[in-house]
Amino acid sequence: MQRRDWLKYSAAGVGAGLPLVAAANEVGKQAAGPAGAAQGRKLPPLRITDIKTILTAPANIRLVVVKVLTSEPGLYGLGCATFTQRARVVETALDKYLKPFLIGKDPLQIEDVFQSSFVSSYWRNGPVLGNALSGVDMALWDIVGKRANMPVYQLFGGKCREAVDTYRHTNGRTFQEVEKAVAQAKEKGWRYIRAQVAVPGLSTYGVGPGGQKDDPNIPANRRPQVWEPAPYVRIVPRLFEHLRKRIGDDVELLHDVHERVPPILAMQLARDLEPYRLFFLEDPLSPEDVGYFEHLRKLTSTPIAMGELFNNPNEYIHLISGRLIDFIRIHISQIGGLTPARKVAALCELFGVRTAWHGPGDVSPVGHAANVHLDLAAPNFGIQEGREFTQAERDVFPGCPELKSGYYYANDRPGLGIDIDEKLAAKFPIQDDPPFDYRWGNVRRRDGTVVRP
Ligand code: GCO
Ligand code: MG
Repeated sequence: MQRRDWLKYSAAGVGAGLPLVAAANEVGKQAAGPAGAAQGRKLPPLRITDIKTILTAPANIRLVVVKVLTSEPGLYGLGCATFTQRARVVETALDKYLKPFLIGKDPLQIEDVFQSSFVSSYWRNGPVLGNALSGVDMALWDIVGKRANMPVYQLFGGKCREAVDTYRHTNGRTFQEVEKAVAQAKEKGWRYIRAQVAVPGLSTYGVGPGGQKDDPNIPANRRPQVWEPAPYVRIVPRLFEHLRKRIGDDVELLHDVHERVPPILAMQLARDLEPYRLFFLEDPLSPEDVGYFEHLRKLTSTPIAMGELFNNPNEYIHLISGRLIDFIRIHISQIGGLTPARKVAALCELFGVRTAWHGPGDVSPVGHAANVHLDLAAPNFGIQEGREFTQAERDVFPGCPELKSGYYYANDRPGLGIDIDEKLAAKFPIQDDPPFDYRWGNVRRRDGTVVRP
């Protein structure tokens, strides 16, 4: 049996467990079990030889991508480590800490590399180290897929569907503008559409400054993004009433509260939106207020999506096992990549929670590819946040998931099926001044009180 066949069978075994017995038998028939085959032909151990951190911004968004190189010439893997608000810190965590810890290790031992790296900082479960770990973790799944000559979704047990349904962002300063954007997205084939509207005079999430004029005389790091929750929770139900009247019922509508309102107002809003049958209402509460989910669940039947800010399993396990949310929205690089995300997907499956992984512009195309492989293989897939990649992004990352009529398609190539043009990536250096978008720390009430953005 050729080495690749042995790897193919053993990789399939790892992915789905049961076939391992068949794989072992198959190997056994030919060489006394997997060990037999290995013992029969001493394979040069595969080693991690380098870990490169690549920062690039082809769409003007700071992205962090990791390339893990191995002792087998030409065999490398890519992973997403994008924490766009702290990109340089993730770079340091990789270059100065994970790289020296992992050089020389076996990239095929994905779980061991994950567990040892995860505890190597002793303090753990944070966004910086989670993203750094994810860059390596996804790259190792990419390497194993390439070595096994299989797409990563095949290592996860194969396709449960041929394509991944996505949702599209729309927004506007007025109901009419939002209506037009939703109608256009529907026209283009999207079945799931997120709608956000500006609150006049206020800096509203998902609509850009829209309603508020920025005062250029105030330095950017101190420029307030004025926000008030009460007018927002009054305007949003009226928006969806307008959209249902004008657009109708044959489209799934979504909305992101983005944790910006006090919990009691979030509960009122979820109730007031019931007549408009949202596909989901996202982040009605902040991670700091997860204690309110029990109350929210008892109060409303509006489907709830939560989780792009989650880092620590203790933030979400009880929400899943308590059936307090309907969709998990985790930013998978934040929790460490594919290895932990697969487990979250499996846990969700057992409690009837569906996946809706975070997928806006500050997830790199490599991260989007990883999302798609998870989505294809998860029986409890719900929806995927989609993105129309710019031409520059597609040039820098050949093999981006293809978007057609609102569906993401994987390209079925081995591994994650995506690559990076490092020379071209270097032509889009990230911006370091300012080092991140200061608006995130400047959302304030009229009286100056800081608001969770
Ligand atoms: C979403 C998110 C994003 C985040 C952004 C932060 O649902 O896509 O809320 O828009 O705000 O990723 O950098
Ligand atoms: Mg969101």
